[in-house]
Amino acid sequence: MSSTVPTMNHDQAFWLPYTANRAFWKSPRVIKAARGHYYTAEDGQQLLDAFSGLWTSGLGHCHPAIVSAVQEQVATLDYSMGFQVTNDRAIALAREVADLAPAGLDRVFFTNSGSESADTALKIALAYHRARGEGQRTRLIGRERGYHGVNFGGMSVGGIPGNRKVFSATLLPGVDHIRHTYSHADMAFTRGQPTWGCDLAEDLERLVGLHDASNIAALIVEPVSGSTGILVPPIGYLQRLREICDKYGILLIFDEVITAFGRVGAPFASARFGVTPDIITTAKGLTNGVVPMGAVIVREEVYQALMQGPDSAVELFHGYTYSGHPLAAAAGLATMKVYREEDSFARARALEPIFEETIHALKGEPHVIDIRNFGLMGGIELAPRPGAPGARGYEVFLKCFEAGVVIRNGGDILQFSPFLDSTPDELTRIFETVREALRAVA
Ligand code: PXG
Ligand code: PLP
Repeated sequence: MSSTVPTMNHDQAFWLPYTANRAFWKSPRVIKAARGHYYTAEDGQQLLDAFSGLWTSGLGHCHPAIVSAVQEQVATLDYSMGFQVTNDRAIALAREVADLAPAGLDRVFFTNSGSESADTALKIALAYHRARGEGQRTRLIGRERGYHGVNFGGMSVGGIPGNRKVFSATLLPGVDHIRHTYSHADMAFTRGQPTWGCDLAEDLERLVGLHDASNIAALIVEPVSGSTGILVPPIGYLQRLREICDKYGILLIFDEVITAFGRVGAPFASARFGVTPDIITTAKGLTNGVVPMGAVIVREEVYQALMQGPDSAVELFHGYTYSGHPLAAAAGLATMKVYREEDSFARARALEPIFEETIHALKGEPHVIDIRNFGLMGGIELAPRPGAPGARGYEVFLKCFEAGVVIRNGGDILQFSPFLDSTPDELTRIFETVREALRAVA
């Protein structure tokens, strides 16, 4: 069937993910190259990337050390069988990731994305309880406004109405959600962690009371919610979740797909907050976004519980064709090396107060009803235009893009994820561009 909408000579076979496709093809935004902190668009326009890819590329685009590692790997070992056989790169990367992870989390299962990491972690939690003779622990608990990707497990424990609505009847059974941690009245314009709201962790006690702990396998939360607009955990909240999980034998999973690898000025948010979960899910920054890859990092006891039966038996019936792909693993190894050599996590931590200052300087601009930040994650929430939720945020995104700065909008919440080595001047340019856009939109 031929298209009836002529556009700028673009073929329209590509169905874009999480995109307003019809509007997109009327005015496509197409990137053809990138270097460092800038994209080059198809028409040659230089764009400052204020989102580090899609939270992926904290070290900047086309980092020479990662590029050459991938080039060398693709000509050395392109792929090797991944079940019952593996490659040297995957073994080396698992060691590095385990060493970087909190003490006790020593086993690494590779995936290809954050969505796959989330579903893998949930399956490991179920298998763990069953292996220990508590097979009735099948309930999974997520949190309202949580995002754990788009596969059936992650979608089910996720708490974003728009992601769930169409698939409502086929969401996993036996899933429940604790309350989210945001309260506009108590937190608006807080810098860093809110002081109000630690008690929201007690909502887990409510679900234990409702379902009985003996039926609950795991709780999965993002230490800082990213996709739903930078919801920063109240002081003491994550510690309290850990205590309640310990009290009832519930596994605690931190989804660190965004927060790992420097985004919050530390190797992991768990390190920054001083709370160690039983399982950590990652993706994105694992390879600086260069080759798709995710990893699930698991507490040694959880792994050992599954090592049962005859030595020759497969212990976990789970895995992806591309788990531990050598090209991705080579990108991951080079990325870990650059994080060390450039001291990226400490640099991000040092930049945080400047980022905080620059983003909060937009308080008082038109439509701005809240500004939130933690690490190098930032959100500016706009009042929705009556009858058209999301339209204002989308228009600000478009205006910034035209002005040469790529931000992201999740509905009416503008989101920022600058590079780990951004300069103060770049941050100023980003937020001055946003200021102009806010003044220009209705
Ligand atoms: N968990 C978390 C916490 C995430 O942030 C995923 C899982 C899924 O990862 P994959 O690789 O399957 O997309 C994510 C992804 C945004 C945005 O605008 C966030 C994500 C992806 C795209 C956009 O905040 N997070
Ligand atoms: N569908 C079919 C028919 C397959 O053979 C496979 C893997 O062999 C899959 C799906 C899963 O693909 P992947 O392992 O890349 O997730």
